[in-house]
Amino acid sequence: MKIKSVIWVVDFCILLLFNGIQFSHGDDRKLQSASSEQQPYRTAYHFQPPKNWMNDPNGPMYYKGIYHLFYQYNPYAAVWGNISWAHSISYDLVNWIHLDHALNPEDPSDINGCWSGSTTLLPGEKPVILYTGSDTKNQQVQNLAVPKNLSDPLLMEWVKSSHNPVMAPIDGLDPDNFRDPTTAWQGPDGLWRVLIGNQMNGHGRALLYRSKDFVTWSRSMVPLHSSNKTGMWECPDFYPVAIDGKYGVETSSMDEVTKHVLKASFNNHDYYILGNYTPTTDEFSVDTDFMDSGSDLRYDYGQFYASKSFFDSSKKRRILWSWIQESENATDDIKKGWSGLQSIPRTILLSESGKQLIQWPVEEIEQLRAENVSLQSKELKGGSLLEVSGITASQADIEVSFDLSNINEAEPELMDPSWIDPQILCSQKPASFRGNVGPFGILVLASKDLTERTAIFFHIFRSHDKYVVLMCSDKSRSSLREGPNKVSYGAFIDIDPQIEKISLRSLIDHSIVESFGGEGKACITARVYPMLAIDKQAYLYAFNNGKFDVTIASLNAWSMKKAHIASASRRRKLHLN
Ligand code: DQQ
Repeated sequence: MKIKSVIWVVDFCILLLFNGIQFSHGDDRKLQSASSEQQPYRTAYHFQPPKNWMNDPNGPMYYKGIYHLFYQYNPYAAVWGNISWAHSISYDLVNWIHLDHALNPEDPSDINGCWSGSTTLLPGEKPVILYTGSDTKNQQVQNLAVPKNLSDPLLMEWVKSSHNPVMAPIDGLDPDNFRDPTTAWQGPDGLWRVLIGNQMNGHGRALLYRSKDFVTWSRSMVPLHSSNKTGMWECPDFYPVAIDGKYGVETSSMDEVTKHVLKASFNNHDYYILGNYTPTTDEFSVDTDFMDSGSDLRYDYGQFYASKSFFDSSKKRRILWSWIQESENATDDIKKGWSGLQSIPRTILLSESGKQLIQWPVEEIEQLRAENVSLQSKELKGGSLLEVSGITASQADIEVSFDLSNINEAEPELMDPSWIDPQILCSQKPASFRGNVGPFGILVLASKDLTERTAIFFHIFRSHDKYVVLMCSDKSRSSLREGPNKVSYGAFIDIDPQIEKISLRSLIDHSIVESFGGEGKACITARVYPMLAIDKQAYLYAFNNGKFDVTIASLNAWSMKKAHIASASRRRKLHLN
């Protein structure tokens, strides 16, 4: 263990001991020490609980020097149910300690589940939680909880408000579609505002509520935004982004040099739109709307759902977390004893064009980088394969960029990207397709004989007088097993390959591949379950299956160390002895 991580562990232990908790070596040890043959899909540096079911991230925040992550959790099984708010803390967004649950479903207003919600930091650094409860009648209501002891930086205990529920599905609201409060923001009139996901007549809406004291809320008759092109909006998020794209912005900031992002989760994806928000009137005028042709903005074009962002005041950045679901069936989840991961936290900024967001893994993750292999200016002939050896390919961070000198040979078949579904194009022209300029990219979690491989690649097309860059994450050959879903994902990237290099970063962690194309302009996350390409039997390759040569301008790949993710349990027993 390096000195830095020893200091981290010692620091954290002292903090935990002061708070009367100790590490527990129970269930998480069993799973973590299980051999990779028994648990080949357990990750090394992605956040996961020791066992059981996990879904949406809830109420992430930075409070008194510590990052807090709450998440939807089933304490009893690897399937959804008995939903509680589990709670973990970190100094660095990489290493985590699991604490006791913050909220359990044990009151009339949440007896059937403590569902998703957010935290807000009220003036004087006072955190509050607003979350959805499924009540005794299975109606969705919104509840409030506050920390029991504000001087505890770990915020170990939370007290539910005696006023719960603070918002109920009255006045014609559908009690089955009324959930997932956002972080609140304060308007110029001093009132707090919050959005609740809703559906009315089959259409998605973000209901707007206002309150003076966070307890009594009144609904605005006009939703902040709605769409007749989508169904129910789950887990909405609403926040400002700086127009110069250099720093993150606090949720209540009404700085004029910002745009606002509205995110809604539907159709298994997290879609967002950009627009201008006027705080005095609560009007949100959008640049483009959800499901408009040609403006399908998603955080991620793969597996990435129910995300939530927060403002990190320590580094002046906005950070995004998301639930990454399994891509195999529930029987497999029950067998392995767990289901679900959280994404690597990503910083979000507005792009230079102002038309989309840019995402990038938080810089802290780079502390896990170990052995490195590096290549510069390496030609990849048409139809060639190059093994990249010297790192642990099952647990890696890879950065590669390509130069294209044959760009004018790109296939001229793409008419207008706004008419074409990139996902369909990726399955019609997979990594094995023989194109002109592409497919080229990397094969990850590949077996030596290549019968298993996950390809992340680019394919360039000519469209009228410009070029279109397609990015694919091809899972079709990711596993010899029959069960897992092997759909391919795709996205177009807004870059001009005539003047920009084509870049890719992929974070590989046993059963997850998180890829960032065009320096974070298009992200694709895939879950894969190889049978042969596990641990030391996993290989990494660069490939070019196009007819024309491309050049690897630079490639850097690192083995990644394991993050410290452990449980702590209260020392009640010790106190009693
Ligand atoms: N998950 C929660 C809901 C939310 C859904 C329940 C999204 O509050 O709408 O676990 O994954």
